[in-house]
Amino acid sequence: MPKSWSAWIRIALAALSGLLAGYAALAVAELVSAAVRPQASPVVAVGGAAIDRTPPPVKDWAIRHFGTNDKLILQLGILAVLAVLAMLLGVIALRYRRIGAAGVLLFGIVGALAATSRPDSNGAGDALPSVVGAVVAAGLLYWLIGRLRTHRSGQGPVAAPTAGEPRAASTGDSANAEASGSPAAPMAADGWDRRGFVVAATVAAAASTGAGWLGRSLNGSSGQSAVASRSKVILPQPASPAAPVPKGAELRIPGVSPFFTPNGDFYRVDTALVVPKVDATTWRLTIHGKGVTRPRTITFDDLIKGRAGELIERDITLACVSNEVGGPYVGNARWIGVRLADLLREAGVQPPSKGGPADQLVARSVDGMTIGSPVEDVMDGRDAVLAVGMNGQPLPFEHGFPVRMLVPGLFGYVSACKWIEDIELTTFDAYDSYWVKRSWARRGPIKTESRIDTPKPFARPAQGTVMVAGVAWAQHRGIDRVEVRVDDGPWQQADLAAQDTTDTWRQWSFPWKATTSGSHTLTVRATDRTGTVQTEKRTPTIPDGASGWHSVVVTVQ
Ligand SMILES: Nc1nc2c(c(=O)[nH]1)N[C@H]1C(S)=C(S)[C@@H](COP(=O)(O)O)O[C@H]1N2
Ligand SMILES: [Mo]
Repeated sequence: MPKSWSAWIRIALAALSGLLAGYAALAVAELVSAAVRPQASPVVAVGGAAIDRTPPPVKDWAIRHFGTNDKLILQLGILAVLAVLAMLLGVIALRYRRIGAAGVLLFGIVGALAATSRPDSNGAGDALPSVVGAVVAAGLLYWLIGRLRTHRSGQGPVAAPTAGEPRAASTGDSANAEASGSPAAPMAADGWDRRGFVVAATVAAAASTGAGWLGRSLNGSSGQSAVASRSKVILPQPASPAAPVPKGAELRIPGVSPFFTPNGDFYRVDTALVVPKVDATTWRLTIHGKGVTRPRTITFDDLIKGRAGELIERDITLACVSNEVGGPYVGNARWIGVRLADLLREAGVQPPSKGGPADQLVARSVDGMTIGSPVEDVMDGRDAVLAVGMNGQPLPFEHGFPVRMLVPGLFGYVSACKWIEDIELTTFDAYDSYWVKRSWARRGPIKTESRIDTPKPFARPAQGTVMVAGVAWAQHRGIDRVEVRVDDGPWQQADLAAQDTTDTWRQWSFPWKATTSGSHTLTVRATDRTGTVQTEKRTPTIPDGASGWHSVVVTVQ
């Protein structure tokens, strides 16, 4: 059935009304969330819920394809879906105005449920942004659609329908009661209030933009007390400084990852859509659970002042279990902190090998992340730390300010809890932490790995000596040997940079005499100090980290 142009225009404007209502909902929610907390805004809450429910293969795919942009892509995806649904609701509202408005409220309920069921939710208050946003949006949609509706005769000026062009049916609800607010308004041929709509839509868009902008800037400056508390931190000189990095640990070959990864370049992997801003002055860490005979609560000052004489400084390389062979999720930093084993011993904790009843330490963050580490590893003498400093700075917010955990030799997902606030001693049998519930392995020891940093894939080096170089890591075991293979040739020993500690990665280099032009495959493998050679066997990152050899294909000119 052919529709007239003006009917199509009304449908388009109804979709636009839906879009405006959706926009208003998010803008108002943003403003209200500034009064609650940024994490309560519906897109963040729904995004967080989506992250928690994403099947591991999809998450893995997202990390592989979008890297650290995965969060941005997720939020853009949510906005795109919302936009389509909002337009649909607008069109529905043209015919069934109450159903359209009710649909908007339904989205508010979804947002409110997501926000209040987040693990870090503060309770009912977190529902406010979604609820207020949805109520405003539902009212707005109802109002805007009112402008678009045709008038019944007798209710304001109505033009007669043109021949062959039946007027859109007015539905039962009171479409017209308020529609003719301005009797002088020029009416469209089929009787809708053009000027009223344009004015209403413009006012709605402007008001929403204002509310959204205000909310954004208020949220942007939220956490000011946390920012202030961080800027006041003065890290004491560690009582046990890190041994100086040996000369020759840094090869200074262009293209090789620097020995220390600057904080700004350090990879970031976490589930937080809004980086938690924790105020160090009100931060507390509780240690409790099985076998904890002296439970305790620790403040930030306890750590950096009370225990200033116990602070250790250590170089530790951190790697993510989601890192593909050759991938970027590994970094090395100089950390300052307190030995976790000491705190545990003071709390009465014994490792299982000494008869302690707890074999799992579950660290919990302010955003509800749970990370489970083997108590035995934490207490076996390695430098497991509650870190407060990273490369000479208080921890950046992205990396866990004020305090995070680190256990050399374990992947981050089973050791490196950021924004930590609780440590519970339990057993692996009794409790599965966040990632374990999502099919990752209970235990996550680091795999022996090596990576070619230079040349880059598909580089076109000139004939002659090509410097092949990169890093290799096997934290807490140490790297013993790195070998490089050209095409199917023999394995050839690479030159290893000096070792800092067994907990850090090691740079390596191999001057390759590239004599034959054409395509060549360079492959690297490492051997750790237990004698284990990095396995050729390719495994995916799930469940306990990728394995295999890293290769780079280059074309010699
Ligand atoms: N609170 C919290 N801590 C966390 C995570 C997280 O999602 N939330 N991710 C873990 C993972 S999987 C890794 S690899 C490391 C990464 O630490 P980084 O972001 O400082 O590099 O943090 C760990 N600690
Ligand atoms: Mo990770």
